[in-house]
Amino acid sequence: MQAEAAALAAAQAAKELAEAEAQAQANAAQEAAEDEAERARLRAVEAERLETERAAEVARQAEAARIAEQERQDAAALEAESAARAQEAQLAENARRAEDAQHAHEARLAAEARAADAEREAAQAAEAAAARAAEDARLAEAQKAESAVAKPGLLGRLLGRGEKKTVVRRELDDDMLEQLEELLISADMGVDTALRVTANMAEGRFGKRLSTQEIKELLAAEVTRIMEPVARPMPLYPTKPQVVLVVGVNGSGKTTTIGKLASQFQAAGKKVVIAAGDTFRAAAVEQLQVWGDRAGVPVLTAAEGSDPASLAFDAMEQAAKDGADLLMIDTAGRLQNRADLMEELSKIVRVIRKKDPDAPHNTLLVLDATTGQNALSQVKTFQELADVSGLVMTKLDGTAKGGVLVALADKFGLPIHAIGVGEQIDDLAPFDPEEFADALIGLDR
Ligand SMILES: Nc1nc2c(ncn2[C@@H]2O[C@H](COP(=O)(O)OP(=O)(O)OP(=O)(O)O)[C@@H](O)[C@H]2O)c(=O)[nH]1
Ligand SMILES: [Mg+2]
Repeated sequence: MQAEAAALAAAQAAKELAEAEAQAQANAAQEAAEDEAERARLRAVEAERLETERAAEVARQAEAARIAEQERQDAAALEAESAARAQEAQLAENARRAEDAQHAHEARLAAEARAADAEREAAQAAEAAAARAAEDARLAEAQKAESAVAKPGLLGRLLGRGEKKTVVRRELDDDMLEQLEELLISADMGVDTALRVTANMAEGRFGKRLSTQEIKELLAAEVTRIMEPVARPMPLYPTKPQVVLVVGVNGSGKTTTIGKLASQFQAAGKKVVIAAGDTFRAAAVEQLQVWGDRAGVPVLTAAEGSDPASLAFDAMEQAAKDGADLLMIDTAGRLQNRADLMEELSKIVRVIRKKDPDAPHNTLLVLDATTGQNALSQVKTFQELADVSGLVMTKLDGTAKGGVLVALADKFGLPIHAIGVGEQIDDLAPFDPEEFADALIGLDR
């Protein structure tokens, strides 16, 4: 029994031990499990912490990036703003410079205009002074001529003038011919023409005794012979309007002659229109208007300084519309230089030819008899500038002897349409060769 009890006790003890061991194992297992759980929890916590930290890091980085971006944007905005300001400043500077340049330009133009005004005024003053001087000279000449009338005259003095009934004769010799040549040259005939006239007159008469009257008649006949072919009135054509361009140096009498011609044509039943092509001076336009009023003829004008060619073109149109027979175009004689004058005239011609390819139908060159031999060079010049078709010689009422007309006829053979014999509207006469020759030579018939 004891053994059994002991065995039992031992079994019990073993069982208890086993149980204790099991318990211990179970405890250990639980502990292990708990440890494991704790570790897992700790890991989870750590992981969570790490995750939080990472997220925080990401957020921090994102924030840093955002700040950096913001800063970049701010900097860019700043830069853009300063660039805009710089550009604005540049634009303002450019505008200021442009304005300065404009002001400088305007100032220059104003200065130029002032200079041109001053120049024009000076030219006008000089012109007025020259006109006064010319008028004084004309009066002095006229007085001289008046007192000369009482004297026997050049030929009379040369040939001697005896008692009324005694006819003095002198031999036609070299000496006499030379003196006659000098007389003709002093009457503006020019050397070549004077020589030709005296030579023709002496032909077949050398050594003969001639009276003053005979010599005068012979000279006058010779001059008439030269002048007859050129004594032609201005031709009239059926073309409507017939365009008459009037050219000549300043003061030669263009405007006055246009007034006189317009009045004559008007009186002859022609419908006349005048174009004031001398647009350079207001006074020139006014002067022509006065002549137009006197002649009862309309005057087409344009503003001072405007293009004469465009006025000529408008005038062509107007004259055609009005059914005018004649359009007379006045031109400026006063241009800076020859090239300007040529350009001006050829432009007028070009423009009117657009309306009528045959225009101008007449180009009248107006010459001042008091300029003497200078008329020859004027004809030459104007023939180069324009297609001169005929001449009008003005101021033959003065002391000018007009001998240059003989030289002109001899050298150029241009028709002489009319002569100016005064400042009034009726002071324009047809050119009569015989009358002219008698007056030139001093022959009373
Ligand atoms: N005695 C006299 N004077 C004349 C004659 N023809 C013109 N005149 C005068 O000469 C001056 C000049 O005449 P204008 O007709 O103005 O001359 P223009 O050629 O038109 O002159 P610009 O327009 O300046 O080129 C004026 O005082 C006229 O009165 C004439 O036949 N005899
Ligand atoms: Mg004039």
